[in-house]
Amino acid sequence: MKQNPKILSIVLAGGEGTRLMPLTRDRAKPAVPFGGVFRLVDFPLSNLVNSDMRQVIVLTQYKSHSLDRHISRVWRFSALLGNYVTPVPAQQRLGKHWYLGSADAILQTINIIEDVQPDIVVIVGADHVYRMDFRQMVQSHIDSGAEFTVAGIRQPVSQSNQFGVINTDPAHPQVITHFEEKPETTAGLADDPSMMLASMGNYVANTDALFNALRQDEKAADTKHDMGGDIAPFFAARGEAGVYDFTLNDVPGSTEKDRAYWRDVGTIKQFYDAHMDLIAYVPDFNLYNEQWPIYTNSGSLPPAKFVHAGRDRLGHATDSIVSPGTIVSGGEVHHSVISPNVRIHSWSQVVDSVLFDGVVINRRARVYKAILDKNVVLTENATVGIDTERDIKRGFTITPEGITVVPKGTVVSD
Ligand code: ADQ
Repeated sequence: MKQNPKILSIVLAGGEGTRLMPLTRDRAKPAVPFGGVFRLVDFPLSNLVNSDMRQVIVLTQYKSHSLDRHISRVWRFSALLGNYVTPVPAQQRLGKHWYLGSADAILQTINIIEDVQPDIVVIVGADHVYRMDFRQMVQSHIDSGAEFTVAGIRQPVSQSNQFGVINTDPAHPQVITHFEEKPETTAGLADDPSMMLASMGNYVANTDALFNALRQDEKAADTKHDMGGDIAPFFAARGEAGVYDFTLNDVPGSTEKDRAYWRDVGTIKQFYDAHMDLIAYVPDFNLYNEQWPIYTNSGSLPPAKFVHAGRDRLGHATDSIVSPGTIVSGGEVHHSVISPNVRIHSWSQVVDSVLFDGVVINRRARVYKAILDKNVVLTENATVGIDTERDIKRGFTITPEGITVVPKGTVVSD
């Protein structure tokens, strides 16, 4: 491998995100808002750009309108310097189907990759919240001599059916001996039987080896054309796959607490919990790390404003994140994440909740443990998350943990 290999990064942003319904009813999962001002795709893209990887293609597919718009608006670089983040919608070059799986998505973009002629391809998912310096993973890939490297993190064995499970050779812990996508059960690690090594869905590959694997996979009979299900096992079976231990990842400005933070936000519960992680007194994930910024663009909005509208209407927010353009006027916000352009009026209460862009909470309305999608309006005295029976009747989604989700644009009345 050359001293300064040429690297192309690919962000897999085509996931449907069915388990995040109704938040993914009108938008691709990577376009789902997160943390007030961001969208999920901003996390992998910020990680790549902060890692000096500035040739990036983003493969989009389902309901990609708001995702494409976000990427073109926020992630526009000067092509003059050879830097770009480009959305690439599903191609239909190889037959009249959309992408079958993530490996097929990459195969269909092979002509773009060939034009760039990278030595190495970095492939990352688009639905996780974390900070990662991909330079460190690429270096580990080069040093180990593997053709294909998978980023690994410890997760409880009880979650084996949600992850690719990595087995390594005890004598050579960097070598993957077996990779299995989402097995029902798995054995634990020798030093901790309750934990397994899970794939983070991030890969580094030598381009030639990757092309070879993708072309073989294209012709294979029994394949879902999936990176985790088919390509990772292909390299593991040949003894050509390595693992990069995410706990080695060291990002500037990280705190002791968030250094190895990584969350899959594939379900409503995980999505909600990751929001709560942002607002703890010492946050599990620190959004305020200026040395590794998460980039986005929420427009030219005025600052958030808090208005005391009368002695018993002390508009305020505690233990919360409040985004620009929002006005809390005489209402009360506690332990919540508030997106831009939200209005919270007198005598209302928002507790343990996540409010998306443009939500309006009118007088005396109350919200508890809920996610309100874009432009939801609560009329005077309306409640969400307080009377579960009623919320179910109104067609809202309620998770087993009691998180209520109100779909985009719903007007909730008393
Ligand atoms: P999953 O996330 O379940 O598991 P998948 O649904 O293929 O796998 O999604 C992976 C990434 O690819 C996501 O970012 C998704 O948006 C995107 N994607 C899926 N299909 C695509 C397509 N056709 N075109 C473009 N993008 C597409 C994966 C790995 C597991 C690993 C977990 C970690 O397969 O091995 O453990 O991620 O969460």
